[in-house]
Amino acid sequence: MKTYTLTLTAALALGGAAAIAEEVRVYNWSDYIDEELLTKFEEETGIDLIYDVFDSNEVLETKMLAGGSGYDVVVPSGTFLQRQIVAGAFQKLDPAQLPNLANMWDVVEKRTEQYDPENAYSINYMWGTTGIGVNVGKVTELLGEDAPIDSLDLVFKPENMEKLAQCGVHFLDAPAEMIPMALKFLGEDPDSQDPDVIARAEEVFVPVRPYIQKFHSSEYINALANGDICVAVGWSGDILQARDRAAEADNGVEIAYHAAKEGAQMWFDQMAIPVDAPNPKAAHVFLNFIMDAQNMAAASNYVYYANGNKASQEFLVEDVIGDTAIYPDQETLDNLFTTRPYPAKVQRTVTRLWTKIKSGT
Ligand code: N2P
Repeated sequence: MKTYTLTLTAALALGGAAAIAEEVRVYNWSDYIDEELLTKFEEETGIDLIYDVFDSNEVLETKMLAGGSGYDVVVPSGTFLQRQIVAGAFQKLDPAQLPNLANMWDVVEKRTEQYDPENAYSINYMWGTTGIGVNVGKVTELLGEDAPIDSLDLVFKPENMEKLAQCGVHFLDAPAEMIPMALKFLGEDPDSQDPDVIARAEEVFVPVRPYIQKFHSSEYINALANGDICVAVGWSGDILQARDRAAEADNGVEIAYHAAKEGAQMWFDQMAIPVDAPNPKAAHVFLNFIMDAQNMAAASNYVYYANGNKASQEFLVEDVIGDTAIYPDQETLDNLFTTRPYPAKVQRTVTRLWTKIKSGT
């Protein structure tokens, strides 16, 4: 994990006056912003920005439930947010400090209300799907032109995975997404909270486990782009970023992303302010900055994820707003599912199961 500490101080922004720098600490997903926006925030507001990154809801949740994270803004996905709100981890937003709330998109707000009623604690940052990224050349070389690159068969059928192991396969280390995906493959309800149904995920992972090189939730971007691996179960925008990095490197690697045709998970990443945030006022300034239409568009244009900001849409490039892998049309949308948070007891089953699956024993 990288840590960016931007050092443009408030004192500098105030023209050299000996001001004590105000600080805001943001903890966001890796590869999820255009870093120029971070500099722009400091220049515009004079607030020092400490920007740290993570790649796992579970890691963030441990910090939120323990308390004392020291962060002013964090970005859990909806299902995790819901559980953390119930646990008292966040403070209500103050709409008076967030005039740019007017830019938000009611279509997304309706969906996120499912996790955060009235959107009282959070704003949507971005949303996307969990799917399959492939190096088209290598995969068709190994599996033929009919390789099922848009199907769960690619990653859950051992006969495919045995061949793909030659060029490298990564899976996300994200049980709350990988288990629903395996259940979908079995034709079960991906949102099942029945421990007996969830346990069936094991029969999907065990036969393919020997062919999975790594469970990791951020390395696959560069690994795909460089040609070090040929398949990643990963997040939509991350795989589209890999596609771009390969194109920029002009290395002959062609990357494609598909939300599995059997159905794919759709998730919403929400910005929220921890109950014990050191600087909630600066947190609101940061949220309002992010909700500026042009800033939000710059972020989406850079990371290839859709956002929950209606006003940003006129500033999105065609590559983003016109790509149904990012802004789904109705047909694509109909094929996406969402999940609910696991109750504590079920979560423990999931955690145990996932550890077992990963260890391959
Ligand atoms: C960004 C990943 C964010 C999507 N790299 C996971 N919710």
